Amino acid sequence: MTENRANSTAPVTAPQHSVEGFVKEFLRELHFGQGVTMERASVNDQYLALARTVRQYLMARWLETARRQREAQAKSVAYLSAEYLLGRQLDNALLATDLSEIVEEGLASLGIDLATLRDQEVEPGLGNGGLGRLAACFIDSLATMSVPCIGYGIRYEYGIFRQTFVDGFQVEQADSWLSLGSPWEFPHPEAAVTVHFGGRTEKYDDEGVERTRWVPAWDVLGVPYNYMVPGYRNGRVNTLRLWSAQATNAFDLAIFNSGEYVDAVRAQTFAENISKVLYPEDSTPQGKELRLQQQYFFVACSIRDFVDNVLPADFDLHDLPSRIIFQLNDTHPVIAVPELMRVLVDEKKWDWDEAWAVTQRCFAYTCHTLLPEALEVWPVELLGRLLPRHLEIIYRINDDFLAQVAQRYPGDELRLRRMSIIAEHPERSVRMAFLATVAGAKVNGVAALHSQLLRDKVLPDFSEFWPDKFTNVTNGVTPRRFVRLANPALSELITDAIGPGWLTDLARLREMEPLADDADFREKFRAVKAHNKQRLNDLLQRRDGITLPGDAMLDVMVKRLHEYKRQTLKVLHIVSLYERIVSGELDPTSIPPRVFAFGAKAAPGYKMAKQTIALINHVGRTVNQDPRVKGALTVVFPPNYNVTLAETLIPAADLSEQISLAGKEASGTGNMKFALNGALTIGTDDGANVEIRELVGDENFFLFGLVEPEVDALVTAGYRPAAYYEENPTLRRAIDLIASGAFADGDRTVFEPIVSNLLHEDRFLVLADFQAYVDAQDRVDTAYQDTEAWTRSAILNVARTGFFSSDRAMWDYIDRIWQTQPVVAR
Ligand code: 475
Repeated sequence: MTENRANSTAPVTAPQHSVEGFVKEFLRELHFGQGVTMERASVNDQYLALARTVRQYLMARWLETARRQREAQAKSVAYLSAEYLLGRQLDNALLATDLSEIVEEGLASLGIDLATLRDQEVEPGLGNGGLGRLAACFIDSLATMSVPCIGYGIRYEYGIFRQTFVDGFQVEQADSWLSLGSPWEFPHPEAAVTVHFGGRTEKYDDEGVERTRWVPAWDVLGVPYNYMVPGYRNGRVNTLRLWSAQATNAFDLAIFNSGEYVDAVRAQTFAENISKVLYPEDSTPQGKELRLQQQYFFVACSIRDFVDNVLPADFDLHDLPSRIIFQLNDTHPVIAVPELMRVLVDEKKWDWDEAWAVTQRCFAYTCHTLLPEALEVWPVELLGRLLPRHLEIIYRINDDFLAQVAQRYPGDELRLRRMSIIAEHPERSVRMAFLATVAGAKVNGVAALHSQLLRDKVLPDFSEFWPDKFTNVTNGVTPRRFVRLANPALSELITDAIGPGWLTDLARLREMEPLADDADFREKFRAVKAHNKQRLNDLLQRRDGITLPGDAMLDVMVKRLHEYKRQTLKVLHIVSLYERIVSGELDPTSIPPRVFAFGAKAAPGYKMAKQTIALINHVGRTVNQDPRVKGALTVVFPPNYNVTLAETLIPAADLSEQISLAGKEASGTGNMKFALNGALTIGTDDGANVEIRELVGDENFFLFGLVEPEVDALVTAGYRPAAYYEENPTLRRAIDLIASGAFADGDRTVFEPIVSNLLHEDRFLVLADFQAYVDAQDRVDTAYQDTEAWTRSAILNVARTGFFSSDRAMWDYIDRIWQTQPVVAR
């Protein structure tokens, strides 16, 4: 008995870090977890058993991290994000635990190939693009830096859709990432929390104080699913907690008793829709009711969880700012602000001012966009219907805020209207970015230029009112996933050259700089690129039956399909080259052979974006089949670009396309991944491109295009795209070729909308930047022909972009926004 009790408090330990230790646990998981023998095990059985074995090695650290954190009572970051684009988990866990070699050998001894099991994993695609991937990089860095952090989000049953092409047109398929089992999650149904919706509010007398209570109409359960977020070999495992919506068991007794059992059950399961599917719009969110339900659902769960479960039972909430900072990943979680106010004022019965003082210190807001159409607004009618109490709270916040503004600027009615959280036109609605700015202790943009434009163009009145509230934190990416895992060959080369320290201190890549002048090193660097191209070729062959020509420049544009990112500009360049070769103007042997690779998903309802995908595919089909350009130009567009594909594509690239219209791309993070993997950038003066160019040097970057003030001036003066078409014969011939139906079997109607949009609207100034882009591409061709100089530039791109580690970004957040401390193992 006493012995048992002693055992029950003994520390949880990991299995032995050896081939035998691993094999033993793997077979146990196969037998007792999966319930199969080796002979009968499917690849999926083997994968699940492997995943569960690897997670055993993390478990002791996870429990220990939680214990240490409870004891230290340190301030935590609660990252609130509607999206986490995690990518595959297995490899990252193997890296964190340093198990790769042991596992490979152990599996081989059982006749199993690790690579096959790796490919069995379906990546959790719980995000659209940059914003969701950034969240995943940030939590990786915080774990690696031993900073207490809990990521909160939504466990969508269906993540970002799977993209297929039918006749070159995008067709979406549901992403059932959970269907073969999800070995990385730990559900805790017993810890479910209830979230309310709808109904009305009422006033009541609380011992002489008038208070408000919310009388909701329906509710839903939030079930937490925990995921491990392992630090890189530092013994720390943080937590990502994603919420899944489940029906409460409180059946509507009226329906139930009337014998309508099935209707009663159906009404309840309705609530489960909340976490059913990720909205697939990137940058242009739709004002859908279900989307607001998702937003409130996950932040209400998260606040309840933090207050009731993470904090000690006797915690005085007046000290909340010393224990938590809620970082708002864009406006999607901003409804957390009135929710915390509701908890403090209605539930804890605090005074308004007391609650507001605490709330204001608990939030900080990151903005990820500059596009006006991407700034979320919720119609008052909808918000009031779904969250009546929150709407009242928002009104009160706005009244108090506007009173402050009026005091500072007496009589300035226009200013009050401009700054009001409530917009009156075209319909009465809540401007979520304003609410976030008013409530947040800090507001940040995601690259230097973006933060400047955020202050000057998006929130000028606010930055005048609170100059110190605004700051910049340039984005970053995790070198663990995007260099070490994605590019093992380069990682080995770097480690051989400067030792292994760079993986957690990426600025040390600088130590490689002198090696750019070492011919031997350049040779090795090229061998790495060649190897990565071969690896990409193998993958595309297996995955899509695509074969890449050997020994061509690999020119890559991968990102969401959006007009402001200007995939169309890239297409015009390709079409122009094709036209010039076919017409005899350009000798195809005079330019280095190039592969143009695309990867992009379009929001399912975004017509122009889907058309552009079809255009790329149709141009590709024509170009790839034409013997006149064979070998010189190849276009590939593998479907379903995702994190997994990025990890093979990016390390193989020679040229990175970052060609958004200046002033539109908040930062970009793909641009950083390419540079860190030794691709040169052709890019505009936009987002983090600006900082990349500053760091790598003008001579190692192909800059082109209008700068933001020029864009502004041109648009103000009245931009007329047709003028460029009329005056530039190269451009005209390219557009005419598309218009002629040359890429659509002679059908002139298919791409007519694209052509006419370019000629008559061209919101993103594609035609204005066309010639500058073509000229820059000519410089690329020339530069690429000097192999040694190109390699030198590529190496310098790697050596000089260590700044773009998400570890550095996290230090900046800590320093400028969070004021948290790492909790280091004792
Ligand atoms: C920027 N997504 C990149 C990246 O900071 C930047 C919006 C609404 C609804 C759903 N998703 C979104 C975004 O706005 C988004 O991904 N923004 C991107 O954030 C990280 O690097 O320039 O476009």
